[in-house]
Amino acid sequence: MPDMAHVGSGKVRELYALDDERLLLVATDRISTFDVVLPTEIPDKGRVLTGLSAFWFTRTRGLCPNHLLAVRPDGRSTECRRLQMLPIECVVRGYLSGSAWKDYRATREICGHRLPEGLRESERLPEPIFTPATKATSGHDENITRAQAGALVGAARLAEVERLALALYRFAASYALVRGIIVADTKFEFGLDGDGRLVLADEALTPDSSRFWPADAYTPGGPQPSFDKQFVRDFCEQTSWNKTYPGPELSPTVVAGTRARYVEAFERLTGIAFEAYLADPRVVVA
Ligand code: Q0Z
Repeated sequence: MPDMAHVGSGKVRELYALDDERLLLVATDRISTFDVVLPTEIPDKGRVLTGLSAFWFTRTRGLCPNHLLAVRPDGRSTECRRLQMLPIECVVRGYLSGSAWKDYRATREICGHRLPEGLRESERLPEPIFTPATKATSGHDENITRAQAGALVGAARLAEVERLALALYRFAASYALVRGIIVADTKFEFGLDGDGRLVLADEALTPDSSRFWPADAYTPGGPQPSFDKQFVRDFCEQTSWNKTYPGPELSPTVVAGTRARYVEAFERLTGIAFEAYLADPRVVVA
């Protein structure tokens, strides 16, 4: 991206300024596992994630305004409204996994939500819960209570993001479940526009910002396979890699299998052939 102001790098995404009011969000084909970006790319992964995010932004416009302005013809970059981002990660969980399972086992609580006794790993929660986290600039996001989150964004603002995040999760999780995908949890980011209105931003409901599980394999009582990254994780577990930088090169078989899983997630969720998206990415926002 010569000639464009680079304003940020994520593990697998890049952010550029188009002008004072607009950003360009670019999803690369990089993949991370166990928090390490691997040296091998997954062809079209960035396009799958960009297409999915744009699909969800379009489908949830009635629940909450969002930052999406346009999907570029390359299918991997989107033009977005530049917002004042809130300093919290808005996580919603419908199932007990990851740090929530760890916290539950230690205290039976997660972010101030007292949960029933006897829940198993990956079990569906009685109700989805809002579990905010801090945005770590390095290292891992840290779960915080709603009181701590309220101190960061204001109590009224927090109540509004909690209501919106839960509504977005409920909509997407039920939509996905019918199509064979469990959205176990997901992370939203919100910003404020020039008029102080809340706007959904960043990426939304992608496999990188969520845990997607194949519904047909769901068996609570232990960890679940990842819809998208399971081949990569299995491959990495079979090597002697110690899960620190640098990660291993992936075999062509693992690359092809993983690409197919991303494409499958796209097609199941959107009902759109991925080939049609490649031909004209605007199909997801129509
Ligand atoms: C998103 C991030 C990425 C690195 C800032 N609409 C917006 N307005 C203002 N800021 C952002 C957005 Cl999306 C914003 N991030 C996360 C994305 C690379 C960091 F692609 N940071």
